[in-house]
Amino acid sequence: MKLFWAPQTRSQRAIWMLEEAGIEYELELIDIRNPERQDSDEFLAASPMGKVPAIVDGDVGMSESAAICIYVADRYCAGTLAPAYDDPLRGQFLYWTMYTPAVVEPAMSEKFNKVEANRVRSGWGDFDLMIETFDDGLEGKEWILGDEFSAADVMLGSSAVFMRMFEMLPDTRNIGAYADRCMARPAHQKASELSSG
Ligand SMILES: N[C@@H](CCC(=O)N[C@@H](CS)C(=O)NCC(=O)O)C(=O)O
Repeated sequence: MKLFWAPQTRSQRAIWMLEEAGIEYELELIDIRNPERQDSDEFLAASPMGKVPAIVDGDVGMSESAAICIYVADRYCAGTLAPAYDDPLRGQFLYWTMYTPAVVEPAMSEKFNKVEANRVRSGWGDFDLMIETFDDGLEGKEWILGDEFSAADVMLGSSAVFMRMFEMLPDTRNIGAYADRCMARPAHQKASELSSG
């Protein structure tokens, strides 16, 4: 397993996921802050937009952090970090794993850039609806699926931690404490150390 990464980016999620999965990987740095950089064919085949994180695992090459989390969990930790295909929790697992790129990030970007929101017309609703839904989803649970940590928590937990870092996380019943639980995990701590550069 090779992970193309850069410090202080969404690569941190992929490292966190690989650490949770307990599989060996090598890191290849992509100097995303250098506009003159020449990307290798191997990296571009895995990440056609030239974005990190991306992985190459044997014949498999892919990017998009949520897709990477689902792939790694299904391929290496089925039944633990990903519910099996016939587990009733599978639907919620997919919903919450995709919630970060489909809902949290567009809503964060809109708010950060002070773009006027339209809760009905936008597929991600708006920032307040995103937070309310996320917070309600955690009600009475340790992790988003219940008692068991899964790859969905890697994506959602990194969103919660990012929002706090950017001072965008409002007071909530559940999200702040959930971010604390995520940050206390050894795999998260290892990923933070590595990805801080
Ligand atoms: N939706 C993608 C976003 C990936 C992304 O935006 N990566 C940024 C770093 S966080 C990047 O590679 N930027 C460098 C560039 O665009 O050249 C994911 O979740 O993996």
